[in-house]
Amino acid sequence: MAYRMHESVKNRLTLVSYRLPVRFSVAAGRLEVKQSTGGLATALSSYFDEEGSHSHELRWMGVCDISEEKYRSAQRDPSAGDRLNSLHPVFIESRVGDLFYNGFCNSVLWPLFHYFPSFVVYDDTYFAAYRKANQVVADEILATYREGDIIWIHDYHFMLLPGMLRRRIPEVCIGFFLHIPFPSYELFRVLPRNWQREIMSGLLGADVVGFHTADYTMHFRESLSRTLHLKVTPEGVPYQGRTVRMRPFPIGIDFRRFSEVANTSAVRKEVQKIRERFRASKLVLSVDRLDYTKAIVNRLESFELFLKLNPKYREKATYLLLLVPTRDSILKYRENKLIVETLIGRINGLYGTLNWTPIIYQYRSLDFPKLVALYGASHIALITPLRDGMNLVAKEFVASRPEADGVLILSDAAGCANELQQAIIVNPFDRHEIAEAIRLAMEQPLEDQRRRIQAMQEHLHHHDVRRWVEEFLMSLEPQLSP
Ligand code: ADQ
Repeated sequence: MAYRMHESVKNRLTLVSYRLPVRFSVAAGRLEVKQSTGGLATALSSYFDEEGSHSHELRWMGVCDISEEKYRSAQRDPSAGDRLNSLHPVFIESRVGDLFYNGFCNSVLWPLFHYFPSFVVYDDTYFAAYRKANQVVADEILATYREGDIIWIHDYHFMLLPGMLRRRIPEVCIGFFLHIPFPSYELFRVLPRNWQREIMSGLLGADVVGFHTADYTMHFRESLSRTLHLKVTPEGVPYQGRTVRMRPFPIGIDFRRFSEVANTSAVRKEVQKIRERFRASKLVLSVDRLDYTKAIVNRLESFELFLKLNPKYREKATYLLLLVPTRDSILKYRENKLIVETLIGRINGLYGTLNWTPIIYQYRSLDFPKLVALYGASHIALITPLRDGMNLVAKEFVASRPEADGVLILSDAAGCANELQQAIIVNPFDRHEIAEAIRLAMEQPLEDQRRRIQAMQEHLHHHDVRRWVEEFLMSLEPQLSP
């Protein structure tokens, strides 16, 4: 698909996300730059790093992991060049940054928007910090704004930002995309009314508000009419002399990259090695950040139930659980980790033998070829979050199967369940259903596996991350003056 808007207009594009696509650190006075691993950073970097995929000037703004003083005084490697120049780190004072990120973002919005209202921590200082952090980023954008700039804001960290920018520059072109679910109004209404209104009017500062699914879009429309009493039309919401449009844009992955890497001889060799090592077993794989929304406990209990109900699979099925460290300064995350690790120990103690450990657990990030090799070596991907905006891991597993074999078991509460309908779709709360799905997946005939994986690969190939970026940016086109 042609990138029409930028060929003609060549406006500068500013991406704003909490994390930059790289993480900074300083060692021996030198600035070290490492690739970030989150879903958003991975998806967007693969598009914007590609030569010739876009013809506009790009800058990426995000919160810096290190202090301003450390960042500015560190020596730079001159060979880091252009990439570093397009990054625009923003510095938020550490106490505000903590109340903003660990507080309002991840102890209020994250649990609430994922349907965990009892995990929400109410604290007025959190919202004050959220407002302040959004203002710091707004000020940075305003200080460097050039006429015609397109601002594309990502995710729940910056829902006030569109409104703050619009108040200062009425003609600015803003897109906003939410990467997590937008919940039903029954959940959203739990927030204090003034927070509800401020968030909604903040989002309405954008020209286009995008979500992963039609359901999230519908929930957003409902919350708009209930909190701000606005009339929502099929075209959008008339608001302060403009019409704000909203619609689903399901994010894709870099399909080509996964399928190509899966086909390299190094990864094929690694796949063979893993299969050889587990030759007596079929591998069940899951890959998640260690987050309570991913329902790792339910999954472990379902795997245990599968072993209990199907003794013939003992010593013949191994569950490979890869968990990525995340947000461990928040109590709920530390508690969840303890519960998960205790449960793994109990199941392994109960069922393990001298020759077989039922659950192999790793708590770390993996590099890209290793991750693709594990996707390729496993027989089943077991992805059962209680709620998930989209879930890229499910898509990555499907893309990394050169022989189009394997089985995907997928929660009906992941955004991608709308697209990956050939998966075995399960209710993530129902341990019996998941245990039975694992049995069915173990026994699914190869022909059936191929038919399903091929259909999903076809879809992912045509709806990749490039198409997602292009469609979103094109939706902003009416807002741009030629
Ligand atoms: P996340 O909650 O981070 O993203 P997800 O979509 O699964 O969840 O993306 C995780 C990413 O991290 C994947 O690209 C995966 O490859 C990578 N990853 C996971 N485990 C890894 C490991 N051990 N080593 C290395 N990399 C690992 C948020 C929303 C999602 C939404 C995305 C994108 O919560 O619902 O799909 O944004 O919109």
